[in-house]
Amino acid sequence: MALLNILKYPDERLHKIAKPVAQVDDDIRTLVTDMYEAHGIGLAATQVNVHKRVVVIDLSEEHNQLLVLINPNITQKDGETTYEEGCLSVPGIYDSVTRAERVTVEALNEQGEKFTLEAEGLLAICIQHELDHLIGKVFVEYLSVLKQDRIKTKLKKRIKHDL
Ligand code: GNR
Ligand code: NI
Repeated sequence: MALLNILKYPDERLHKIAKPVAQVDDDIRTLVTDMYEAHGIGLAATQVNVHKRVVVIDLSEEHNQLLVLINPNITQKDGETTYEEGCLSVPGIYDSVTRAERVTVEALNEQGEKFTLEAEGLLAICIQHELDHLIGKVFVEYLSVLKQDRIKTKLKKRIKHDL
């Protein structure tokens, strides 16, 4: 299985807008399988430089409860909740983000079948975090510009050291 490279903020490509998947075929299913190997509780295709509306989520501790969202759209949101978020594309940075407490999402599964999911708690947060990636938005963009600049400086330094 291909090991996918995860784009790191402030990489420009994290701000690209993903296109809807025209057909859920074996190429998409291979992408899903590869993305699922990149642990973390969720991953958007944007993070692996594939600009298609594909998300995988797994909140289970055993890493055996895969949720695939293809062409997902949130059709309802309500309430408000604040959570300390992190992101595989922004390693080592955690900060509070306020989002809807409950969401209804419509999507296609790996078989290309449409389904609707009502989510709350961490799942609702994760769905919103991943769908943001698909429209080129990283969670740090909810923070102050001052914090964003500090995070950019910190991560750029780190990238230099790792080279
Ligand atoms: O691993 C992740 N943890 C996390 C914690 C709080 C809110 C959202 C997330 S998603 C993140 C994985 C990731 O970067 N997905 O895009
Ligand atoms: Ni993320």
